[in-house]
Amino acid sequence: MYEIEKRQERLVASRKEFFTVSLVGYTNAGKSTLMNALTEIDTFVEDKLFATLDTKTSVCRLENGKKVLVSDTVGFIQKLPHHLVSSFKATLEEARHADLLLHVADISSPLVHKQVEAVNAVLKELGCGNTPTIMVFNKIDALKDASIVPLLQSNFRDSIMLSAKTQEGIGGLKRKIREILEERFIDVELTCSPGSGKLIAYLHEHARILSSRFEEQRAIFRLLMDGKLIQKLRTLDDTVQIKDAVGTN
Ligand SMILES: Nc1nc2c(ncn2[C@@H]2O[C@H](COP(=O)(O)OP(=O)(O)O)[C@@H](O)[C@H]2O)c(=O)[nH]1
Ligand SMILES: [Mg+2]
Repeated sequence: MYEIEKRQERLVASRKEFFTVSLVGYTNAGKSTLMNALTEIDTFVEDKLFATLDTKTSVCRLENGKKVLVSDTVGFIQKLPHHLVSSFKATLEEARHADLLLHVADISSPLVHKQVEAVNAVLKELGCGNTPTIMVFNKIDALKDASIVPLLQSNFRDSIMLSAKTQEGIGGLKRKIREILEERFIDVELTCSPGSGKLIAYLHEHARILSSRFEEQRAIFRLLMDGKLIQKLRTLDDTVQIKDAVGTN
């Protein structure tokens, strides 16, 4: 019992501390395939913290070494029977708490426009209408008629076209995720004791360290960090000083 509670706690904590990405989209769009393409099985096995996560959440490592959590969700289908609506919504709970949504659509489907609209309507209804979203057009490898591409590109300006199957375009998606992640990061100067190992380890894991220097008995870091994690730093070391780096160059 104790172990389970502990695990549950760690699970909740890791979700709070990591940038979380949820895959949403029409059924058969390729969400699960994309999830596999984005995440590494090795990280899942190796990393004790993440070994406790359920199978539908896994770790994606971006080029800069930072980790984000990626969750798969069940697919949207058109004309869902009424009695299934509430259980369907429950499975999308994950998406409600996500920092970022990847809306996956099958570009090789003649119904792609309709499917995207249907999913957007459900997202709005779920209260995810304002969550940052990357539109991902999947299955470009299976696209027979490329004439649809310019239209989609102009309708969905920041969309990404890729193939989860051949992995073409996966790098571009990861870069886009990183861009969005860093947009949310705030720029701070942090001063702590050089002996504050826990805090410094946490910074390496969760922040982008722009510079570090040591002066007398202090370590000074310039960081980009998710604003919502700043409070956590004080619990790791109560002598830490944090100030906004804006204007200090
Ligand atoms: N040609 C092609 N097929 C894909 C691609 N991604 C997924 N699929 C196929 O589409 C089907 C549905 O994929 P799946 O990931 O289960 O979709 P989900 O329902 O959104 O999770 C499977 O048969 C996949 O092999 C892709 O990029 N190209
Ligand atoms: Mg799936």
